[in-house]
Amino acid sequence: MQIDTITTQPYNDQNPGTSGLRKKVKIFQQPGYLENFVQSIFDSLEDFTGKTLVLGGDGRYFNRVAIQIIIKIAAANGFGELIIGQGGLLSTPAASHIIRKYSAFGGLILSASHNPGGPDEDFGIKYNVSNGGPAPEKYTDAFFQRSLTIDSYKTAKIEDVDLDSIGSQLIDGVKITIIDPVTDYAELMQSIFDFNLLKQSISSGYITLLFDAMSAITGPYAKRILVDILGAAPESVINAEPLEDFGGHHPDPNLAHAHELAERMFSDAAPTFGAASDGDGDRNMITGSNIFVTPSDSLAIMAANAHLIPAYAKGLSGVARSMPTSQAVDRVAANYNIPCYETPTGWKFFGNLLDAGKITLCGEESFGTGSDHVREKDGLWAVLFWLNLIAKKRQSVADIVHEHWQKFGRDIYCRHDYEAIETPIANSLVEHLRNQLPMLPGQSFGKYVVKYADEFSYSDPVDGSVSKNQGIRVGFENGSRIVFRLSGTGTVGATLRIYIERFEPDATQHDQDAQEALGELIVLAEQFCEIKKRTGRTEPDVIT
Ligand code: VG1
Ligand code: CO
Repeated sequence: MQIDTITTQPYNDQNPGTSGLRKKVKIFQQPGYLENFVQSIFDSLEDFTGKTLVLGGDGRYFNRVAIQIIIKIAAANGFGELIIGQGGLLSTPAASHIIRKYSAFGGLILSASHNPGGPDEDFGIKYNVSNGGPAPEKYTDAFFQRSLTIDSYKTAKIEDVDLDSIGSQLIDGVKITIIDPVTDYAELMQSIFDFNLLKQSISSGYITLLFDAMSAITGPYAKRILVDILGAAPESVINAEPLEDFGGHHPDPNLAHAHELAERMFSDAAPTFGAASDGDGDRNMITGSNIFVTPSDSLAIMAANAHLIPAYAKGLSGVARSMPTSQAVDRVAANYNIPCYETPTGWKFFGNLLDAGKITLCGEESFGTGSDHVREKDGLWAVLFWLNLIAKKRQSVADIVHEHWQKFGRDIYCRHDYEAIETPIANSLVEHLRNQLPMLPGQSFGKYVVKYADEFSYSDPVDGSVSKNQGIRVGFENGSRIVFRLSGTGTVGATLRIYIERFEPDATQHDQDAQEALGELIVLAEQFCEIKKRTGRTEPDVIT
């Protein structure tokens, strides 16, 4: 193999965020930009000569180009085999599964997830370690440090690889294997859920469903699993063709962006179940006929009913949620007497807990839920989980949710996002919040008395690593909370997320609209952070 060593200049902005390095495509297209980052990753890893790397992405613009570049760098750096999804496609949870199933050394996932795609939009790249999960911070810190001083990268002088023909070939001593991106994942799903029951419920018409793939990666997965295997009508999967620009939309599964699904689910002709997934297939939105399930509630409901699913029939070892996720799942854990861990935002923090067997199920308020079956959140898995629950309990989504609230109380919840704020304004806003923290405990704001006000810091119970500055929390005596944090996945300016929750034990009060029920806390949040005052904005860009 002829290996070229190419001289390069370091870039100073290659610090991975919540989930990998995400930038505008134009930034990734700069000379050496992608190459530098990939070489920085390989320079930070040890002992991978001859080992296997998994490679795939969500199919967005630049995916194929990037894969050809990465194949050559990986070959030059000594990997022995590359396993690549056909067409360069792999959903994030499928990539995680492939890494685990084939005992790969690691994987590179090309995605900017829910961010829009296209020549003027976003691209991203993320390294996953051998457990199939996102690289922990000690790795991502090392990648960034290396990227600041890198002066060359290695690339193999080989032809572009045919990404579309399934099979293995040896190219200058490196084995290149193109696999069907869906088959292994579909098998895994069949080992977790009761597919016979699901088939019956769908063929008998007890379950009618609508799945919006948002012109992103889950289209082929949903068609194979929901339509081909489970027998749902072909028209149950909409926007099923992965497009490089996601049809010009944000592939973000919420009521605002999955509007086609939302319209159908809140109409007289609504099917019993509706769901959507994001750009790379790790998120899920769950709806039923005329009801939307808040992700935090979805996690709690899944935890409370997990024993009804074949793979979790023995119960859960424990659960975890990201800090801003509502405390609904904590109530379930307390009820079942199992541990509940609170981690910083981002799936990489669940990996150790899953590996150590401390938790079986985990989730985030940002439409992410998953279990120990892979080391990523998993959109279609969550969809199948809900379908299995509906079929087993023979209850509607609305009945399942209301019954849950009746038993555990309702944690009324919402998140307000202010996007693309000028970075200096965002930083001074955070500083302003930080300065108030020592004074807040003990103060009363109407019926809300501050119990604690701090900046969340996490000590990993498995490896003892500490992650500081993971969001500002104001907690009240009655259990309500307001959390503020800046996004780590955006590519323009800063995004402020405000998470607001209040516990409502009284079942006669459960049917309130969240924005109304949280009205006083929303006003208080503005009083603390002054986002409207400081930016002149009048309302959030997205409410979920
Ligand atoms: C967001 C979510 C976080 C999620 C992350 C990656 O991060 O809040 O919960 O893990 O996206 O999800 P941030 O830093 O923007 O708040 V995905 O589907 O974009 O990989
Ligand atoms: Co995603």
